[in-house]
Amino acid sequence: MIRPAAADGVAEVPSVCCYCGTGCGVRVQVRDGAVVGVRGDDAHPANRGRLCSKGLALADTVRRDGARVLSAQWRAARGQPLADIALDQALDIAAGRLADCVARHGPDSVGFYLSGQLLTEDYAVFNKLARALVGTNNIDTNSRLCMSSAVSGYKRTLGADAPPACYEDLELADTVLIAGSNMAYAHPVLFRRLEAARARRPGMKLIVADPRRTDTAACADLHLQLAPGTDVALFHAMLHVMVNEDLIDRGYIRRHTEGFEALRERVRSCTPAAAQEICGVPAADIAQAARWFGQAGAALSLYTMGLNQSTSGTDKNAALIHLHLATGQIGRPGAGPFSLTGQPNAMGGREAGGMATLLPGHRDPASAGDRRETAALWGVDALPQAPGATALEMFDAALDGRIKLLWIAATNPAQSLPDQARVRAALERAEFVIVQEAYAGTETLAYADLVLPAATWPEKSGTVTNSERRISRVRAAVPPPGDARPDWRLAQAVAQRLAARLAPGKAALFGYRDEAEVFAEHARMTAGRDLDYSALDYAALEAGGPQQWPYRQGRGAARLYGDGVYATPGGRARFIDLAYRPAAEAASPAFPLQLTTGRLRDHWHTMARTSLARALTRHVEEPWVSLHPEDMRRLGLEPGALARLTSRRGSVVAPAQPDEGLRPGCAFLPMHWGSAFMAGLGVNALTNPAADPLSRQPELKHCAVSAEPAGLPWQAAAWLQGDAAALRLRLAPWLRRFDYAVALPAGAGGVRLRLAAPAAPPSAMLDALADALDLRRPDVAFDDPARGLMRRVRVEQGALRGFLLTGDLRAQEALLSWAAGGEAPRGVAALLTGRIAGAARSRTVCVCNGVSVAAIQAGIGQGCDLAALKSGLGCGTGCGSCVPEILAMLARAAPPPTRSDIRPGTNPV
Ligand SMILES: Nc1nc2c(c(=O)[nH]1)N[C@H]1C(S)=C(S)[C@@H](COP(=O)(O)OP(=O)(O)OC[C@H]3O[C@@H](n4cnc5c(=O)[nH]c(N)nc54)[C@H](O)[C@@H]3O)O[C@H]1N2
Ligand SMILES: Nc1nc2c(c(=O)[nH]1)N[C@H]1C(S)=C(S)[C@@H](COP(=O)(O)OP(=O)(O)OC[C@H]3O[C@@H](n4cnc5c(=O)[nH]c(N)nc54)[C@H](O)[C@@H]3O)O[C@H]1N2
Ligand code: SF4
Ligand SMILES: [Mo]
Repeated sequence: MIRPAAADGVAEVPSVCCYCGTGCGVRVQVRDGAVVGVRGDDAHPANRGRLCSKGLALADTVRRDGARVLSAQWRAARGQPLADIALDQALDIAAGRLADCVARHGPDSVGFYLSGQLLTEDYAVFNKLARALVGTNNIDTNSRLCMSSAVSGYKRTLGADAPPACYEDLELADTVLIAGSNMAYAHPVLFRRLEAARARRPGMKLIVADPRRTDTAACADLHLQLAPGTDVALFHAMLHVMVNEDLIDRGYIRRHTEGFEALRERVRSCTPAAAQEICGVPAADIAQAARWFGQAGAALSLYTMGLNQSTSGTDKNAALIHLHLATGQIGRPGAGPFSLTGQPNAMGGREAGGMATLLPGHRDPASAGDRRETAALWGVDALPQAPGATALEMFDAALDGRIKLLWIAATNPAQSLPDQARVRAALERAEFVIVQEAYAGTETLAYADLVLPAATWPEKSGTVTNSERRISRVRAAVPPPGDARPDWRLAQAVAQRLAARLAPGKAALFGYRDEAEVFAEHARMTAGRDLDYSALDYAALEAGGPQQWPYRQGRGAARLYGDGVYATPGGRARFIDLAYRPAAEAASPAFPLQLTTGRLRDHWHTMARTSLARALTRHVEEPWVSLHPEDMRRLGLEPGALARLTSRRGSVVAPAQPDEGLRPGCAFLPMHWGSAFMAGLGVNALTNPAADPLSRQPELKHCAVSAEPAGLPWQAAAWLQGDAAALRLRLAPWLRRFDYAVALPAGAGGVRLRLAAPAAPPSAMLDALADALDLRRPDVAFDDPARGLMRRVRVEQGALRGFLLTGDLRAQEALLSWAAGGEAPRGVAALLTGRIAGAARSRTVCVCNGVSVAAIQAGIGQGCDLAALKSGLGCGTGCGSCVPEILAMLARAAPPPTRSDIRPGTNPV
């Protein structure tokens, strides 16, 4: 499959993008053992050559230097620094500590916390290690924060954890309902497919249910801007309208489902008018959505974290699936409830049973029969029976001392789990923490006693399954740097050492020679199960390309349940009689705002990888909290002013920015920046660990907060040229010394620092800071210690190398645009003394062609439409990820469209 090097010496390795669950095929371009580019794979069915901004920037994230964890590290005692050790020694230490822990405290004193970003082969080996060798079900993943409500939603209604639709349905649907998903940011290539389909078929209706007017919502025909957490009330009211207006499919309900009567009784009182009270969405809009859905030839829904990350996540999923079952909108082209997966291989993790509540092949660890089958397939006598701890429970168990050893791989819980103060206390309390990590400087590494150096994309080989159940080969394009090894290899090496100590006979369980053998064993375990792909192996994937499951008679299934036979014992899908429950934390006088959290277009999670690609830092350079402009006025917050957000668990300081697209009383904070990038514990200092009772998924989308001006009048800004990753690692200790501090990779290259404090820090501290920034002896300086002012600039050969401004930051923008390659300001000294003003920079919208907000706004001001902006400025002509944002800017500039097909104020029921 690897295309030999062409004349230019560049070979192409087909693989899969390592970010979102779209699972785009990529071709990794390699010359002389180095990745020189990444392009979309025209042959891959998920994306047909398209990539989003993140996929296009992948080559910039490949590092072989100090930005990576290059060797094993060990902390001889808490409080001491990590020191490099030989990999063999580290593997011995890991096995020794595991054996000791099991011997002294039993198998359930060990917990494995893994990730939806591992490959299927990685899960398979970890899972066998945890359950068949250590003997614990304490193995869970960050998918608990992500997909577990989707899993329990599917299982409860359809009987199995299987998304029934496929990507082609995006092109075939007549009505698309996007609920709690910002696809334009989070699944951009799928959103592009949807946009293209709508352009071809203008009759297609797009409904978006989201409390914020996201770029996705701005593209919709109907935006249901519901109050956070109220989706069940909304979907019940839609079902009410469908029942009343006879838009349901009684025959389908009779033949293929059970439980409808009880639900129909319940939704009798769920009128759109009643839902309007709960959701804050006009009743007429709810009725319109129900009609567009119920009357559609084919209705498709797409949903993600706005439904899943909730204490009623399973119910939200089920209530949406009800709409499909009631109308028979499932199992046909263009129809179905389609949960989009977040991470690249959350699906594979579910298939391999890499979660506390799952066993391989969609088996259930609570079932004695499933445990027996799994044990037999693995060739062991029995599997542990005690229920395993799910993600939050695992950290709770570490906090109260039940779990003593944590092995964390490919996830960064010291940033991504809710209620960080508690999570970090748990990491401190645990006796031994193993962190298997690829990149240096993550929040969780600070808590590691032992670090295992992991290979990462594009060094790893294996398989992933995307949202449409399609299994693709991930191929290594370059060898891992230093001592880094593929995750499954590290698990295997420790397993073999551990078996030698605990049960020598079991070493043979881990004798895999390569990942193909791991996959073959895993695939065999799916035989006879709903997802059956036991006929697949690497050879079949090589020959036939990516395949969907179930895979039988040499073919994958595009859709499921076409015959109306569901994976429940009686073959019928289930309606669940469930009631709307509000979010766990209501707004109160002390915490009057509802905070929601989520993603930005060009950042990925805790930014270990995306912070390395300069192009990706330009769209949104620094963390901010958005608030409704009315709330900002009421709170006395100017745009850009530092706000302190406080919840019952902690607080965060961030600049506030007005967003008309928010419901008043709501706030939004991106999830990306943690303590590796800013002072404090990041967004999850605030969030609520309350979880859904069935899925155990925490309510990351809702918590109650207060906001106030942060009261930090002393401010500083700095920029330093150089490698952002290295500089960030060097400057990280400074983040802990200020109330507000960020160290961010700058769009101009290098690193930016912004600091704020209640009063000017002592001058000795400022001198030390100037030293850290190589600005002790600047080329231009204007210090005024009496006023707490320090302004220093270092220039080499006419180019800016670094600056530090304290007190008065007005020169910042001009200096940053100089840093970004702009012109040197005339009279730097005059600028520093405040005698001339600098020009403001403008945020980049199109990162492919470097087009800013200001340029696009100027174009719109001259009457340009999208086509004119594209041809005039070039924006939106690269990957297209910015098109929804440009459309949203155009929509804001234009008077609101008349919605002739919506009858305002009428309540048809
Ligand atoms: N750029 C980028 N893309 C990503 C990722 C990334 O980090 N960056 N991560 C990937 C992963 S792992 C995941 S899980 C997905 C997540 O993909 P999404 O779920 O699309 O992303 P989020 O921004 O977390 O949340 C989606 C929306 O839910 C809305 N929301 C909040 N509360 C509610 C509610 O009560 N009801 C409804 N209906 N909506 C609500 C928010 O306003 C937000 O716009 O993205 C994947 N893709
Ligand atoms: N407030 C709030 N919090 C959230 C969310 C939210 O919407 N709001 N979303 C939640 C969701 S849906 C998710 S999925 C999580 C994601 O949260 P995390 O999983 O914590 O986020 P990542 O930054 O993707 O962490 C992956 C880590 O693995 C490392 N890594 C990369 N490749 C490899 C590899 O091949 N092997 C190994 N061993 N390590 C590797 C990376 O450097 C990084 O440190 O965050 C959750 N947290
Ligand atoms: S949509 Fe973007 S991030 Fe997701 S897989 Fe495709 S290229 Fe990667
Ligand atoms: Mo996720």
